[in-house]
Amino acid sequence: MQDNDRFTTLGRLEDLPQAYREELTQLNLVPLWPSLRAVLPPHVPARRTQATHWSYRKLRPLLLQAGELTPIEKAERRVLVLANPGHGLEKMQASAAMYLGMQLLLPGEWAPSHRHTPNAVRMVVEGEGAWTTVGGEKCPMSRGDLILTPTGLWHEHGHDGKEPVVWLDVLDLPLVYYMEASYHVDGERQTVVPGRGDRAYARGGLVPTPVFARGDKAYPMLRYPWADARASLLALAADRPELEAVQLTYTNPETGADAQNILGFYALMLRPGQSLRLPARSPAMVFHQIEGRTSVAIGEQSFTIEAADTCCAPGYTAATLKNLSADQPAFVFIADESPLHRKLGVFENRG
Ligand code: GTQ
Repeated sequence: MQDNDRFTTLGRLEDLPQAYREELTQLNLVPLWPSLRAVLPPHVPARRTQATHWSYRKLRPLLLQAGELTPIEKAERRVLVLANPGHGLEKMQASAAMYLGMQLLLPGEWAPSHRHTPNAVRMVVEGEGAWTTVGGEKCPMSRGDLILTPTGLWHEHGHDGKEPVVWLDVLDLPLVYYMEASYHVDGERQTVVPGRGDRAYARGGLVPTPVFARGDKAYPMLRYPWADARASLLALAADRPELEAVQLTYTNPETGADAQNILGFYALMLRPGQSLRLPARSPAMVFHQIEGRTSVAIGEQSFTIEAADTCCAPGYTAATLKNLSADQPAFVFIADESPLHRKLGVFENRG
């Protein structure tokens, strides 16, 4: 017998005498070997996350119906969660670390101020006139804008417009909950303070330096306007015709690091007709279509994502995105778990 195939079949729980098993249980003890292969499978991790597609056209009427069925006072946050069936819908997870929800705010409504340990971002899907106040900074919400509500910062949502506003929430809630570190605190309506990070940091490479001391805010930029991200992508595509992935990372302009600690956020432009293969990397990913139509092939599965559709891909799986328009660019918002994987030292790119 070779050393390397010696231990392929390990003993089962049923192989052990009943009395012995009961004695272990009494003492809160468990034999490792019957479960060893399940927790440390060979070469590739077990993943509950399934490639899943959520159609905005199909969910929108149900979200608007929630607006009629449940007043904001009874919901606090009126959200339909995009739950991955691989995790069990009741877990409200898109992946191991990511939570996704579609939130509806109707004209005149207010989602009261609170703060919590999980980090959140909002990607605005439709409607004008809503705002989110984060740590006293009032951030207007327009389609495609990314707004951060980082861990511990007060945030509340309001709406002065005339049409329903919908946005996609992306939180690291499943991870923080798993860590037994998830809680919230209710607060009073915030006093809006002057100053807007999206204006102060509006030009890449230029950082405010009052009296030669750099800012001390952990999250200096809270709103990333879509108009700026889109213009940067178009400029990058025109400037660098050889570039395969026309992609931007949402970063903290003071440090250059990812905008938040746990999840990463990116804006991707696919040139007309372009097909882009994303390598198999350890973190799970979420794709949300901002403009255009994209086919997404994830392992054996494939979906077409239209504007405002969302889908997710498990880690360790390559994905191929194809812009279905021959003459218009497609724009995709991406969220992933790579800051988490890199910080923990488990990040892998398997090509
Ligand atoms: O808007 O603060 O989708 O606290 C889940 C939890 C949104 C929010 C969610 C939240 C929020």
